[in-house]
Amino acid sequence: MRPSTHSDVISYVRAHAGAAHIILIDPDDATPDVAAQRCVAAVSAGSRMIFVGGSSGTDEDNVHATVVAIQEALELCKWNASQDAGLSETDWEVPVVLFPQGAAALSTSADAITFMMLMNSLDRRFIIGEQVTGALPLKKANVTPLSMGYLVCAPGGVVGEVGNADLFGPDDADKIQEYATCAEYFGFDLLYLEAGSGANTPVPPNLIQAARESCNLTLIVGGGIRDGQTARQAVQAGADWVVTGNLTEQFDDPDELQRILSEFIINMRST
Ligand code: 1GP
Repeated sequence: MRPSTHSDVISYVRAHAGAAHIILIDPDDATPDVAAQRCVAAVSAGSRMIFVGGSSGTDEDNVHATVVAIQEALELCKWNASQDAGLSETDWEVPVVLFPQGAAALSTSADAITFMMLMNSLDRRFIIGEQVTGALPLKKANVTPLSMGYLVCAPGGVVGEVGNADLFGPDDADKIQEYATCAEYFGFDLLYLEAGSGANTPVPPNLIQAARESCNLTLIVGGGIRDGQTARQAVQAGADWVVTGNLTEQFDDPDELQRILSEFIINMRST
């Protein structure tokens, strides 16, 4: 079974932390079928978590259809693996986790949700507003919340603009330390350092290191990471999980995507 209770998902996230890969699927950029194909390729390559969401263009309909299509594809692959002694069923038990733009883009079928506070937003809506709107429906739907501090760094991209973020620059290691400590004291499960989807520069290693040294939260890093070497630098600086979204969207052929992500993950994990 895919992990879906809070303790199971957190145990899973911690057990796999350390040079682990997350594929981010934006329902605004792919049909549910294409999204499912991409996730099968990614999990075959070694991805261990699937995020579904985007900063714009997502709603309940396209998010829910995408989550369900991915879960069905994973279940089919798991069943196929069960018929072959050489394959592992558990490799397909990968959680499908919402990474939402707001309370209007949720799915009741998701295994979990990154229930985030955009801590450096100047807009109350992204610190507590959307969360208050979404909490009760999520609870009724039994979608597991993974509480997450979300820190957006320059250049920030669409999420920086939409989220009205007071972006952290490369010289803001001190501020990152303050925010990371604050995130730990809030009791969050996760801390995500974000440069923005498609960023021309990823989160600098010194900021990752500052976060790593000042809190004991599981650390996720993403935005503008397009190759395994850059991912390795993030891991060496302290990232537990690395997210890629745009990279995945460049390859229409699932076999090619699997090959590219396999190389990416091997490179990310090399010492
Ligand atoms: C965006 O960090 C993620 O929220 C992924 O960014 O699309 O640049 O990989 P990319």
